[in-house]
Amino acid sequence: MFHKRYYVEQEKYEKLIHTKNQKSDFYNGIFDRYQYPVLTREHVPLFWRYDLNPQTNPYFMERLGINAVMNSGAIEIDGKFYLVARVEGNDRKSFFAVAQSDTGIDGFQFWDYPINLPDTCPEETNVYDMRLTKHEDGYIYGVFCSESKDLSSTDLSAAVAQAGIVRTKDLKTWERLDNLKTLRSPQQRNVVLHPEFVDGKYAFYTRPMDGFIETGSGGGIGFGTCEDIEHAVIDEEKIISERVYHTLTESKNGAGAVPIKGKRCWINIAHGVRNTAAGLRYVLYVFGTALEDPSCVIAKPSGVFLVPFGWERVGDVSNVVFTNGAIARDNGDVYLYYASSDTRMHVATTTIDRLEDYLFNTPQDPGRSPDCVKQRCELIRNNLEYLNKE
Ligand code: M1P
Repeated sequence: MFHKRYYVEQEKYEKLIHTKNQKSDFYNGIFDRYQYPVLTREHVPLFWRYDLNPQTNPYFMERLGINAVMNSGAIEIDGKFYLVARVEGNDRKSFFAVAQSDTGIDGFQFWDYPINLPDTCPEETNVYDMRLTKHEDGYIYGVFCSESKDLSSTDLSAAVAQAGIVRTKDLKTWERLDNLKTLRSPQQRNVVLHPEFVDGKYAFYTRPMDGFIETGSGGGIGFGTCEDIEHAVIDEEKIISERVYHTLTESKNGAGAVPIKGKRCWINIAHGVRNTAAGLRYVLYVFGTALEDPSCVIAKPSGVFLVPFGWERVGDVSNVVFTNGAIARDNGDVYLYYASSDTRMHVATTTIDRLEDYLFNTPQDPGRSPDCVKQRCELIRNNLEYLNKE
């Protein structure tokens, strides 16, 4: 016998997970947006949040509430779509949980239990933002942020961010490896493992930072290799995508989803941050790197790719979009999973062909307003000539 409110809440949950998603009327020719988020805190089963026994919970109160479901790694296994979501409890601690869908755009349901990561770092307080890499060595790797209090500082908020590494074959049993060591960078967040060996080595995208929040002298997205994934050490990081004045990457520049292998390049969907009077604004941008050398940028379209849009702009940390997972299917379809405002997960769909068209045919940022005007006038002139001919 349940509390009568249980039936009401359970019906709401059932309705939510069976709601069909559809493309919204947003158009830019590059990707489609969808009407509803794919994963929210309301997707978390009631039995994770409530004590269902009326004897011990007579008011049917949430005992362990969930604050947000966001930044999710993504992977396709045997035709099914999996997200490893960052689930944040009301206690501000995050953990990882697998949600599964047949379509990739709706019907995501959490497995019964969250992931039980091996607890090998007693100083670790929080874990978040796992990137899932299907590596050619046969493992699925999860690289995530492992956060600990900075005991060397008197500032209560001071923390140290490192890259934790786990691996699995089935998303159920996880083996924890040593945290990544980068000899020249005291802090790391947004670390991504490349899916293929590069010169016979494991290759990582890094984001060197001086401090926990501020990147300081940290230049942007780095790239480095290591021989041994079980005890990964990178001694040299080459910055492949820099922070640049008066662009979307002025304050921070971090890797996002695991790069997608296209026909002409590796497709990197990353995030850039700039500071505004309303606080930091996080947007997504795309760059392409050479297939034979993923540290070499060969396509750099101008400006933002995907920004917080409409009500996506509001949430726990407003004005943020963030991705750490995309699925590229064998037929060329791409499902980009992104969180809005550190609160909920969405999907945008496109194709490898569209992304490569975007990468190679969108003009580059000319850097200064007068040159932007020239660039735009050229487009207008060409279009007016074309319109007059038609
Ligand atoms: O709050 C926005 C994002 O802030 C951090 O990202 P970055 O390291 O690029 O600043 C992360 O904590 C991320 O989880 C969060 O979404």
